[in-house]
Amino acid sequence: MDKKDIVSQFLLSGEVMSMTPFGSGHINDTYKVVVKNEDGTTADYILQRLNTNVFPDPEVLTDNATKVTHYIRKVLRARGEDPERGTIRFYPTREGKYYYIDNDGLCWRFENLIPGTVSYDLATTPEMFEATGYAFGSFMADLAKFPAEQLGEVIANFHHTGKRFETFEKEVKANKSGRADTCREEIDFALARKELALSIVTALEEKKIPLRVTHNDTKINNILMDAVTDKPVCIIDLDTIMPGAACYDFGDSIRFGASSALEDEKDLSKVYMKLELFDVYARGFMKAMGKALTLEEARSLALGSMVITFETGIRFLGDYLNGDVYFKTAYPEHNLVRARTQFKLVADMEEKLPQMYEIVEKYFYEAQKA
Ligand code: ADP
Ligand code: GN1
Ligand code: MG
Repeated sequence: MDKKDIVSQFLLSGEVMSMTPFGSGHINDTYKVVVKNEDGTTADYILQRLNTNVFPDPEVLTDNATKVTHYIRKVLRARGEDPERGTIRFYPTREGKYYYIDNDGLCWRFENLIPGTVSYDLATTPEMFEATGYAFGSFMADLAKFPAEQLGEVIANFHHTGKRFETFEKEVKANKSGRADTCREEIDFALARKELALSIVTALEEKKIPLRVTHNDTKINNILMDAVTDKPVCIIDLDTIMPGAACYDFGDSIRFGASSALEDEKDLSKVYMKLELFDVYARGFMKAMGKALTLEEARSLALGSMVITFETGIRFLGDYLNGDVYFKTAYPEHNLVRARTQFKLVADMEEKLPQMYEIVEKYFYEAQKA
């Protein structure tokens, strides 16, 4: 179906001037849409095709996202901040739904593009990374009182690393793509770390750390930054908001943003975890969220960073073994290359874990005094 006709399901007036692919997400197809309003002004929007292979239930997904954005809008308003810039506004269709299924069965949603913003795949300065820590910490703090029972489970066991590990074991056995022989070393690295996979879920099950409402996909490119000041403006990609552990969000930011290289760097000698970036992120995050954490939870941010990095590694490697059916790939070994960077980071974090614990404890205690 023509994309202009899809847009017309959401927009009641105006003329579509252009539509261009946008951003660098691994899951959905994102387009920037420029619309000419009846008064001659133009406005920018985002049209997204939801990946229904990953998100089979658009009803639950859009329901979660609209509830959360509605809630955040109220929080921002109460703080005197601009809710139109600080959170996304989703548009309903003529039928009042926040998604549209076209004639070909594809699922679309429509939202405002926050003007004057950019997103980065890596922080350009430590200050920027500290500010993203503060932003994701504030997001968690702002949602601390959100009634979690109102949220549907968009992807079951999304960060249940133990279940991810079991799935990975099955994927290795099934070897659907026949590629297992090309990645024995990586498979062995992963299979040797079952205990790591179970560590955080066990702590949750034993109630050593609490369940919170978490974003669950806190890569730096899921924050929009002000194009002039480079300060965080709005947290996006709200598809995986669900109950989770604080270390899921902290850890995902670390695995992506505290890495010395991009997620798909081929030269592994360039890939390691930058402790100074771990430090600044922890400082920013704790300034916003530290007071609300328990000591055990603060400590889990160190181990949790390793767990989420490991989990992402087995997800990439599992997808490689399955024949690249989940993540978007640009070339045949892309998922294997990604898995390798994650495992290289895990190996590096295994060395640096004592310092990581020291850092999170230091900022945890500072936050209690503030
Ligand atoms: P994916 O699930 O594929 O990662 P995202 O929702 O993160 O999809 O969108 C992909 C990219 O598109 C983002 O990293 C960002 O650069 C851009 N983007 C998405 N939504 C908006 C928005 N409302 N305003 C501005 N840019 C956006
Ligand atoms: C996907 O959607 P995107 O590109 O922000 C994935 C995350 C992974 C990430 C790895 C719904 O995130 O879980 O950590 O790729 N999202 C989903 O880069 O699976
Ligand atoms: Mg994204």
